[in-house]
Amino acid sequence: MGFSNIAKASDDDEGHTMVRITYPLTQTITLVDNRGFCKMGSYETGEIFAQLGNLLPLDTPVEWNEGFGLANRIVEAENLVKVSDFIVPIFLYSAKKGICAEDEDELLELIVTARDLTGVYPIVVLTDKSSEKTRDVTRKFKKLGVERIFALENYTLEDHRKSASKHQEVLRFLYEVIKDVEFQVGQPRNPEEEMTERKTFVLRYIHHNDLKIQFQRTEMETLKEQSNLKEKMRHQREKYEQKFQEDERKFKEEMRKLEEEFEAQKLHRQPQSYKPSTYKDSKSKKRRTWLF
Ligand SMILES: Nc1nc2c(ncn2[C@@H]2O[C@H](COP(=O)(O)OP(=O)(O)OP(=O)(O)O)[C@@H](O)[C@H]2O)c(=O)[nH]1
Ligand SMILES: [Mg+2]
Repeated sequence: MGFSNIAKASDDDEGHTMVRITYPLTQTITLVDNRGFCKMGSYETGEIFAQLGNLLPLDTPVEWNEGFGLANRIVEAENLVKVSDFIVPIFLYSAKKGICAEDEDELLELIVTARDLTGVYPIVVLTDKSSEKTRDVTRKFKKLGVERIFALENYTLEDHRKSASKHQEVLRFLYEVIKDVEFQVGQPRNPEEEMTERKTFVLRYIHHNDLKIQFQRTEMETLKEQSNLKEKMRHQREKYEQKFQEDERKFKEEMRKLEEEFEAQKLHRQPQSYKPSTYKDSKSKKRRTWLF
């Protein structure tokens, strides 16, 4: 077939795919395009684990919600999922994003849990192969234990000329997936029991995360209360200091007035030995002693 933008790729950075969309490839193989996630918070991880555990129906919205909402959706989905389905986890990653050191632990948890839930080590498909970061990203995924990494330059709206190497890369990757499923089919399995195990794991994970989030919230609230209290105390202290300074100022003012009054009274008492001199006095020979 000629090029057609079936997956509705678009140029902006915003995610448009909000539903797990199914694309039947054959009677038994379905390709599922998922909602992308740019961070691996506990809500995103919980949702992805529930998907990988085949606990959520396809072609329904992908939501990052709190434990209760997700647990509810898992229960509601019980009759909608096919217990015998195999899920092969494909982790699609743009090489040009690179992988920073802080993300490595979260990626490792995602990869290892994906393996535990599906029985298959995730296959990594790197897009934007021509990026200068492709080598480093490949090396980091290998370090995280991923063995099968396919790097390719996607067909895009701007450049969708048919290329043998692109075709081959996609076919090689699909071939690996089929090989995995063939291997799994050859193994003895008990789909119901495995489903229960996966459900227990995911529900425990959700519960554990909820506790963690509740704990973090309580801790945040305590910190906020403590900081409010500190602020209140600081405000009160400032008020007291202001009042203290004001009282001190008033006290000093009062003292100054009293001292002035006292001085004035002292002056007032003097006059018994004091008589203002008169012209006559100045003429008299008698001497006066002035006391202060
Ligand atoms: N050059 C180049 N561009 C690519 C490659 N892969 C995807 N793109 C472009 O990147 C942009 C985003 O691609 P999308 O397919 O919309 O990305 P997405 O992650 O599926 O996004 P949503 O489905 O909207 O969540 C589009 O413009 C694509 O053409 C690639 O390998 N090389
Ligand atoms: Mg898409």
